[in-house]
Amino acid sequence: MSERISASLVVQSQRFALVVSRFNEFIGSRLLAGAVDTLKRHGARDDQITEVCVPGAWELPLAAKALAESGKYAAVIALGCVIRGQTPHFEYVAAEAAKGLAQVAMQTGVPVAFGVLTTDTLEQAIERAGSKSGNKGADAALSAIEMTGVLSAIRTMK
Ligand code: INI
Repeated sequence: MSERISASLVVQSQRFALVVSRFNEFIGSRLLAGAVDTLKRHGARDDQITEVCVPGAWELPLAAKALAESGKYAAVIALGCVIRGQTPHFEYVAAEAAKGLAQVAMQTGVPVAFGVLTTDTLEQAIERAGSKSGNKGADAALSAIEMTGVLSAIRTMK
């Protein structure tokens, strides 16, 4: 008989850290609201949620690493928004944020959900931050909940 592991989406005692970029705060605050709402709808209480603000998406990986290494959190949820139209160094900021966050998860074993929008325009970002294309902060929070359950099931497997 095959074994199948699939996690419940109910938050129990696990704690979550949200790290959010202040650059493009108009978008970031909406991603944060979506993520917190999702955590709470799935059972998290206020005392299980920590929010940390950083200047920009570039700074997300370092703060995520410190949070992951603290041992206090079952998952880190990284939120931010990089808009191509605003800067010629879009590629660097977006790529380093993505690469850095992936490295944090791989180095620490703590899941890091990627809720960083990388868009061509502000309009596209608005669409993904709570309007017609949903809320990517909420999606990232749901992934974080699922991954805490998956990892806990794998780590306690007999
Ligand atoms: N940071 C973002 O989060 N989004 C952006 O679109 C952005 N742009 O356009 O430059 C941005 N830049 C700031 C960067 O993340 C750092 O905070 C800054 O370079 C200081 O290290």
